[in-house]
Amino acid sequence: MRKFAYCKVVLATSLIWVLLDMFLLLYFSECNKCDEKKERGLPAGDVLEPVQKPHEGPGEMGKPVVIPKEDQEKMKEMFKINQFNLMASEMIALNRSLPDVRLEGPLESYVKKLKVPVHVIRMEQRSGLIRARLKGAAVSKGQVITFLDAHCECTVGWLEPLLARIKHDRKTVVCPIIDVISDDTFEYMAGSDMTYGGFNWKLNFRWYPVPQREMDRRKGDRTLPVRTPTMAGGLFSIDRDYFQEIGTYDAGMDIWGGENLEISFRIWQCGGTLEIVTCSHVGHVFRKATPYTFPGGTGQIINKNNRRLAEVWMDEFKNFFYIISPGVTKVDYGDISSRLGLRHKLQCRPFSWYLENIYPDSQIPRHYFSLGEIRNVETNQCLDNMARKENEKVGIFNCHGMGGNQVFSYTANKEIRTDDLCLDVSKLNGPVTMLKCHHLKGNQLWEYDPVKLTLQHVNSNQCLDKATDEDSQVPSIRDCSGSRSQQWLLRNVTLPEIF
Ligand SMILES: [Mn+2]
Repeated sequence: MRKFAYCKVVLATSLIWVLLDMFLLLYFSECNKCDEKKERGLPAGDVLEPVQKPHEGPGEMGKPVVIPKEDQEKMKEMFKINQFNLMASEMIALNRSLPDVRLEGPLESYVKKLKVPVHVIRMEQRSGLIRARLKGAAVSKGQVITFLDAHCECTVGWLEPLLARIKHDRKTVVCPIIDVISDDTFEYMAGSDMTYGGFNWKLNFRWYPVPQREMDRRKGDRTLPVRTPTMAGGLFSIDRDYFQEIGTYDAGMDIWGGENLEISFRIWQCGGTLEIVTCSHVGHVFRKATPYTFPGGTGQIINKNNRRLAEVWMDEFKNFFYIISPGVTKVDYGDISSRLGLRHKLQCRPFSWYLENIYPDSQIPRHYFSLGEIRNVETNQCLDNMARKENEKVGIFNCHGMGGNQVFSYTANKEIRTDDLCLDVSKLNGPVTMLKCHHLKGNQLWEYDPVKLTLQHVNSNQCLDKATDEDSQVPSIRDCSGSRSQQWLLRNVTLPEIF
């Protein structure tokens, strides 16, 4: 019994201590309510950030505060209150400035050891690649400027073949073959000398096989540079003065996107040459998605840049692009007068010249009957490539009127085409697949009857029809019956034929 009473006393005293602790904790943790704090507090909403700019006052930039002799006694008294120099503490601004005491960046100390002079120049704020490159170019001194992305590795002898081409003709802008560094394992894989740069309907840069005409021009010698319609953008060398002469970059473009096509079109249209030098190899980490955020959204920035690109360089072909990407016409693209002035000053050629002479194998159909949606009369649904790839079935979906994957061209060759893919039927009753356009008619030949509104596949003698019950997301092909489900409306845009 006595033992039990003893336990009760221990428990009771413990409980009192716990309650007392909690009281003290709660009381002192509510310092925002303390009067003293209120007096010394700062106006609400005034967020203090670390300050690095030195301003006047005791202790600024982390300097020591020296108390004058006559105040030493008082200082010692005050010291006892908090066991630190309270007098000095009171003299220092609440948000005094401090020096940046972090270790020096490893990059800077590394480049100091290199045998060639290397300067690291940092942007004070995020500016995007165009303005960053312009800043780098402005401080460079060499006769040739070479731009490389940060995620590149150079191979033996990569630079000499590039420089040799510029020496031969200073208006030649040169790119190496871009080898692939795996984003996953960092394995290094040689890139192909059989692809060159182009662009698709959405004005995205794409690699395409080097066409036969370019092989013929080089008489089959694959060591000779390839004339490329566009550059990927990350890696190239250019004569310093020529870079200035042709107008560097469009500084009205933001962050990323479209600038590589802009400089490509400009080089060709304004009298320069753009080449891939097959003897030069530089590795690059290709990423599957952008790791960056874009102020206002990726779409906004790329649309603005592409709008500037189209307005300045593409002449009447901008309308083709706007049908594919109607969202582009809604963005504010700023002032392009200086770029138009540049084009005028350099007496640059029209975009049609570029398409005919430099990029005749481009994906833009030169002659077509219609460009836009292809709508089924019965179901009111539209053909849609559903962002599917080559060899996959073409889709059908509710019409959205936003261009993109629902834009098809019924070409003068009587193909139904979406970008570089054509609707193709190789056996009776389908399926209707999307294959690379071969321009040889055959299984890609379709006859549109503007009275009956039918799309007849010539080889099979069958008609394009609405989706079936088995698969509601692909159109079918059946014997022509004259039913409404086999009637299609082709959107004839305001420009039935650009040529
Ligand atoms: Mn890159």
